[in-house]
Amino acid sequence: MSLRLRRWTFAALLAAAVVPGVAAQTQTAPPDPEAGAVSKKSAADSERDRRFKWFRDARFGMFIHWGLYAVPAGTWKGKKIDGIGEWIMNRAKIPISEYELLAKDFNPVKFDADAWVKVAKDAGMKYLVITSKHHDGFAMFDSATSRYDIAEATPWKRDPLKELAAACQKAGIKFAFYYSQDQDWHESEASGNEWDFPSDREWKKSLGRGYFEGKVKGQLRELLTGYGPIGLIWFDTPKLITKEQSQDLVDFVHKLQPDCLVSGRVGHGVGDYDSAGDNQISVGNTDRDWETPVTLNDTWGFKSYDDNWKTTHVLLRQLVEVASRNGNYLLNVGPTSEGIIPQPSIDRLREVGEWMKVNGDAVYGSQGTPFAHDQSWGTVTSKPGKLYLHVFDWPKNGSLVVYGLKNKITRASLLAGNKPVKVAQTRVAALDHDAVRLSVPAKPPSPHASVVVLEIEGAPKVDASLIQQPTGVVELKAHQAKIETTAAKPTVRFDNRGVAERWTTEADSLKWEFKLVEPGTFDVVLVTSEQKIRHPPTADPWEGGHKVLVETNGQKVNGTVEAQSKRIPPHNPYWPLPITKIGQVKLDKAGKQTLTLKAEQIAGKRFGLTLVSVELVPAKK
Ligand code: JFZ
Repeated sequence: MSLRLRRWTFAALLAAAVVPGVAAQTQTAPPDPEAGAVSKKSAADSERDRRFKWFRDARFGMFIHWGLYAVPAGTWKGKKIDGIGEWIMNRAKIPISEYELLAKDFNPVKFDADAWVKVAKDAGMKYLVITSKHHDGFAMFDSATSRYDIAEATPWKRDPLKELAAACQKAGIKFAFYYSQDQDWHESEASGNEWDFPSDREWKKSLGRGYFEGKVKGQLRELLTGYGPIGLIWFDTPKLITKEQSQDLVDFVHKLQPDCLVSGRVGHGVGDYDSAGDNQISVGNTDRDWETPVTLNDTWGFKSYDDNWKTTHVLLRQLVEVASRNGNYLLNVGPTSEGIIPQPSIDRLREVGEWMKVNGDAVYGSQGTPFAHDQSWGTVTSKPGKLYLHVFDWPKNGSLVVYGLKNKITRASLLAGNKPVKVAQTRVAALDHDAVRLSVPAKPPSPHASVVVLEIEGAPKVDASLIQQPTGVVELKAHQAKIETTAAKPTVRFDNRGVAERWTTEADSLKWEFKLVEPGTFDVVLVTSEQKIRHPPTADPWEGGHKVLVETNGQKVNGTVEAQSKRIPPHNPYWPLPITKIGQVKLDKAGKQTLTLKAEQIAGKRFGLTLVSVELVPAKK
């Protein structure tokens, strides 16, 4: 029996009228250094606040990639296939006729919806997003639109999404769907499958009408009418989709379920919220609604031999870093074709949950850090009247220091056990410099992040300038700079991480203002970024050799960007950061300073100079 999709009858498929005027806010702005500025709330803003309440409260969700790709689990005809597991059909160029046969071996007899939802709930996750149809085109639900689905094509014959919807409802977890609207390797009118279908056809300028009006809208209608309230639709990889088609889908979803959120990956900036690149942890402060999807190992769909599990420590750091930028952390599991979530995933999620039980107050419903600078010891989240200091590097000398807070602290305590902490606030008026010193116990309450709560009067008031840190280091992050250019417009822009990319002309430069507390001699260090590590790795992930000029305090330092060493932040492991120390500067007075970074000669113009930050590090005496 062929499982190929039956052809569409158009008339039946054109039923869905477009509802105009549904607010779909564009969320594509780069991280905003002025985030936190008070904004006037319009009626549209309050409506958005209402629709986004659960999402902002949640901060933490479970992603599930589950499909036929769990059967080969990364191996095809005895060969290990590089790359993420759910891409095996594409990576091994498996013909549809062969891939379809996997359905016969998909028999998840150990699937237990309540057990999966319990894993999510015990981890402290508040929503669950599962692949209803991934790029392979196979529907993981009982679809009337297509016979290429789990209920018709597998021996198992059940609809796991129905069971999960019920289990989530019972457990108080928001339920949501991933749906691949653009790539569908089973369909000639979709994008992605060039091995079965030649790609040079005229209609390949957009998604074919039969596919778009038929399979996509037909299945979305089923998903949005048969499974109760759906928190969001996680569209993905816009490629062929036109702006009109993206908007059409947003309107279609909102018409069926007005409160259902639409991910930014619907394409063309018309989604409800921004989705960061995979495994991308932003370094910029931001007040938009956004989410980052992250893998527990290096794959989304199950691969039998991917054992590169992130540690609980790293997962917690990522979760808290994302929350400190006002974002949501969507952490993935890839169950097996038997229906089992891999044990290493379960173990880590349980530990994350144990931390969340004690420290959840500092994450759920929290907003990002009000500070312009990062903290050397960890990161900060906030709520009205409260700041949460997530301390990953517990001070060895018993003193935890925070610069730049202007509120009076009414109480400081450890979140674990609500133990009070002694606090001293000082202010140097001449410098407009405020410091908080907390006397903390020698032993941290948690081996991961220990949370110190500062209760303050009113909304956080912080020094908006980039302040040198208590360690003496001045960190000038790219996205906090002003871009200057002698050209009509700059080529430099900031990516989703807040990193400056496409610095390919000598016309552009970056300029920072910062505040020095402790004068001295400093090493000038450039932190650059490689492109994301891909499997298999792409050639030339980084270009060096650029000649740069740093000017500060009347001094000039020339240097060449080279990878003298590499930094790999454990919680941001997919982008190694090559480091160059280009020289030294003497900064002899405290107070406001400026620093300019100019590109005197860009050596490679494919990526150009990809800059994370400039650091001034106190020189060793
Ligand atoms: C996409 C899918 O292709 C992949 O299989 C998985 O479902 C993942 C969650 O999403 O992959 C992407 C999409 C976007 C980026 C990277 C991988 N991105 O923007 O960097």
